[in-house]
Amino acid sequence: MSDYTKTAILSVYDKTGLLDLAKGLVAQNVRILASGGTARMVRDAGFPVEDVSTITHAPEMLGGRVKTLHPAVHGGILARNQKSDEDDLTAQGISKVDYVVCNLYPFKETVSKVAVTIDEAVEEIDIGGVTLLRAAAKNHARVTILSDPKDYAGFLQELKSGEISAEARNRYALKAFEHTADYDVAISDFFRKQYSENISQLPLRYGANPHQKPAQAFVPQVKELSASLNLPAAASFKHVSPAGAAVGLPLSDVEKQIYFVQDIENLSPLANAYARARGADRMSSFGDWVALSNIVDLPTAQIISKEVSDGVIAPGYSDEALAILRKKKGGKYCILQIDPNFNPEPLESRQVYGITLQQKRNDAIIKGSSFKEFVSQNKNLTEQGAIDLTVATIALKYTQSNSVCYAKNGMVIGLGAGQQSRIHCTRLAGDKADNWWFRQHPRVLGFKWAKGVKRPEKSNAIDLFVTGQIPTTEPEKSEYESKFAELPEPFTKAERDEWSAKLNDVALSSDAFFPFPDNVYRAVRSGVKFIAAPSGSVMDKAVFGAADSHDLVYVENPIRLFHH
Ligand code: 93A
Repeated sequence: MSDYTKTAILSVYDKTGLLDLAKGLVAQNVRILASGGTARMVRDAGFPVEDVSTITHAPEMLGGRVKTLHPAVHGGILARNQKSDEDDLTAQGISKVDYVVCNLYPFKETVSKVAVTIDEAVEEIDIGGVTLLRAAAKNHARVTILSDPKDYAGFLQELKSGEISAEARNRYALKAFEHTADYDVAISDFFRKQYSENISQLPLRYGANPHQKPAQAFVPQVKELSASLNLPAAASFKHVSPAGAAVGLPLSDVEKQIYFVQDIENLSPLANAYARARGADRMSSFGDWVALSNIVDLPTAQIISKEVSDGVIAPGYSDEALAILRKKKGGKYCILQIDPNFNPEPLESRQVYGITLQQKRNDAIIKGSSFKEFVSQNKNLTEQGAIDLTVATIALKYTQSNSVCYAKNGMVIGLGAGQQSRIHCTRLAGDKADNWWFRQHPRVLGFKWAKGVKRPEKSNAIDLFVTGQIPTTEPEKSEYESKFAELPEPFTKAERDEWSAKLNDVALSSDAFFPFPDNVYRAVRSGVKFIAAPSGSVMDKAVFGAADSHDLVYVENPIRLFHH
């Protein structure tokens, strides 16, 4: 044995390239030790190979569950080039191992088979192989670990010319670590589905589109708004952005009417919050996901039950609320309970086209006291203005960028999301705020509906009316007119101007700085009095000047809130 230059341990499930590798190792006078099936294949091809049991003096046992798990193997792999380690090896009669070649049992392939049993999956959990990979990768300062048959040729090439370089050992070690990490993810994923379905794992019918299967659920954050303002909070989500978000301030009679909740008795603060979140932009909230900060009570469940919605998430449900929600969508309404103490991991990762992006979670805390760096001459931020800036800014934190949000009465009244240009966000959100305001015009409140017109049809007709898009061509015109018992007169320009002028004390937040003063001028047309935005634009002076020209209160938000 003493004329061997080095020692390799081979234990591979995927035997691709194994014989070429063995041939190359033999040519360089490397001693080959191998586990059962691997040894057999190498031996049958006529190359010199010894069973691992030659050094362990223990047979493979438990039907293959223990093959390489032995101090003679792992001592030989893990020993460093240092005296104390070498003394330990000598005392135990163990020799150093220089190269480890290993790939794992096919767990992923096995569990992807239809109707795989837990017993079948368990047998494919590789223990000894993972230990070989990790041990050799850990000691990559001395040991080379090959986990991918594609690396055999390059390895042999280098071996022929002498030593395996540190650069190659590092690269192979990283690959081995990734191999075991990926393997462990597959195992935990399988068992989560087996043992924790509907607890920590929620299967979804599909992802963004029906052809995107499989898919899992995500957990929105509502607690934050509630925690910042100490009021119950609600959000109405569509796709990845809120359509509305609000805290539970009481509703006026007009608001009850425009949010379609005048028939609900004993509106609670949580019910007010959801009525506002849902009522801000009824067209966008159609088919929403509801997120609530508090235990869902009867009036909140009653509002939800009357709206078209896909699901709700909240820290809990009263019995009567649950009874109502259970009946929704023929029993298929998705009702989730979130642990209110749940704290997401500090690091978040996502994959974009196969590339993993990772960042610290945006855990910035936004509250009324965040708004104190005034850049305008007017520094009179009212208490309500601070609440509304908080609501608007927290909404932006979870809204696809670019984003601009208008808020009033503790609720989002216009949210412009995902536009590439900021002025387009400001206009879009401003137009939505205007719609919200025109829905409260006495003419709209006095609409005489035809019999049997449903809520979504009413919302749509109101939207056409207030945005001045009353249909003039058939068949849309007749369809629109059929919704009314009495056709309302469109607004004149003068009526619009007069009503617009009455919208005031609106708060506006922007997720990044305003590059030009045009944003401020547009905001003013929708009643904006309070602005919070980061600074840093070369045009800051002109932007703040525009605010001063309208006597606005403009406060710097020190945190940029891009959300992608
Ligand atoms: O069941 S194991 O976890 N127990 C072990 O001690 C062990 N050592 C290596 N499986 C073990 N292996 C795996 O056996 C390797 O990861 C490799 O995939 C496979 C090679 O087995 P054979 O050489 O018998 O074909």
